[in-house]
Amino acid sequence: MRSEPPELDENPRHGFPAVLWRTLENHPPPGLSRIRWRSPLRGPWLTSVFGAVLLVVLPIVIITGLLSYIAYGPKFGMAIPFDVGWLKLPSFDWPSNPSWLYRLTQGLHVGLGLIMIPVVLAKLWSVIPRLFAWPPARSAATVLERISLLMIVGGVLFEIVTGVLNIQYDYIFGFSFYTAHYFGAWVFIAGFVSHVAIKLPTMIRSLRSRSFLAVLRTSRADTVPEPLDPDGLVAPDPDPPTLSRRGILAVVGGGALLVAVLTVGQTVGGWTRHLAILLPRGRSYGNGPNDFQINRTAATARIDPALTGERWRLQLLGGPAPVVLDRAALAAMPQHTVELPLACVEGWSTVQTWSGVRLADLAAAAGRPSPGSAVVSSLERFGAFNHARLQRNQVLNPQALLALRVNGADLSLDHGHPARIIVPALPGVHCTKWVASIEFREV
Ligand SMILES: Nc1nc2c(c(=O)[nH]1)N[C@H]1C(S)=C(S)[C@@H](COP(=O)(O)O)O[C@H]1N2
Ligand SMILES: [Mo]
Repeated sequence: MRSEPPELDENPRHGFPAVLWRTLENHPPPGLSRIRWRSPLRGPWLTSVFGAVLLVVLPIVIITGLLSYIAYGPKFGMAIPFDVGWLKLPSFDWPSNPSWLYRLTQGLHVGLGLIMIPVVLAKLWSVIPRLFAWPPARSAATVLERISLLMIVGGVLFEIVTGVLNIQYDYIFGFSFYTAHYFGAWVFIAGFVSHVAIKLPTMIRSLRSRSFLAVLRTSRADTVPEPLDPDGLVAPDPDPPTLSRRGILAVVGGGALLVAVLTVGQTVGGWTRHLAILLPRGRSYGNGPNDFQINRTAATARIDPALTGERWRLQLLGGPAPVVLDRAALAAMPQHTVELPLACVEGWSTVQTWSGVRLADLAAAAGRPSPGSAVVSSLERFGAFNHARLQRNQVLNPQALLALRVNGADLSLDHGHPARIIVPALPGVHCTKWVASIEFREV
């Protein structure tokens, strides 16, 4: 800590604020005044480089995250959390074209979110003296700045922790992951927007303060601290450098690259999928044509195999009278083959070749050829994902199938035998497995 506050002019001189400020300044928390931040690399330029990267990438993570909420179908009450009050997003029908839309948006959300972790940590490291500044605020404006800082730091760490835990484990939270991640996101967004508004001029000025190329050409021996700054990022009595600026950029960039290598396989597939160790369900399971990742096995979903054999029937509801089909009757209907991705909210996706009956044909068979929506229900008795409501465009898309086969073989029990939903651009969670009934609705 400096003993002399750098911006004396901001200090309130009169009345209660002055007394409060002086009291705070004279009573730092024990130990705080002994902390010395000594890295010679810390400074507005370095912070601004990390900040600029996050300023470009985090909006993509934010927007794709909000799009995922919309893709879940808030108008049908399927998005979680359901009741978000005035944080309600504009709801529109999620397109079913191009088929890779959700694969792209959610792949970017999870992938870029993971890749940015080293940059976020580096950015936090670079501003650590600010987080321990005492007194915490000197004026109403700095109080606001501090609150936005708390929201952005707390928000980003909360989103990282909940997001990472959700793709590592199933349902380990005592609360809903979706609810926590959604509200946490808004805390972060509010902090992010105000932080950018406050700091953008400083960032631009700091980036201009030295040339990036010159930094890349500067060795460790020639690395000198930035000039002292009013925010107190630059150490007044720095240690000699153990790393050059280009060195720290290489460490952070290398960290981000490493996470990228361990992540992209979940989307790109092929042999790279074996590298996707951050996505436990992103690797392959099953046998032969059914050898691709399984989100939840039949055993975990407590599917009784006896109900999926000869006794299985598909019920089509919503027409003048219920229509009941067995698997032979379904197999006798016109079959269509489509190459479509299955794209999970957890970020992994995989493209497979599915065959089965068009949902549009089933709607016609049910006696409601032009439905407003359809409710698909699974044999699965429990769990939030045992049913899904599809929009009209998702039912009527010619590629939307009730799939019986994948890659030329019958679906395995784990992949939803006897029949599952596959619809272009639909979040994987709504591609219901072990389908028992489809109700075509007027609206
Ligand atoms: N009945 C039922 N269908 C389900 C699920 C489920 O838990 N129960 N999981 C969904 C989720 S979250 C995904 S990502 C896909 C995964 O399909 P797969 O296991 O065949 O890869 O199935 C979906 N269909
Ligand atoms: Mo999923």
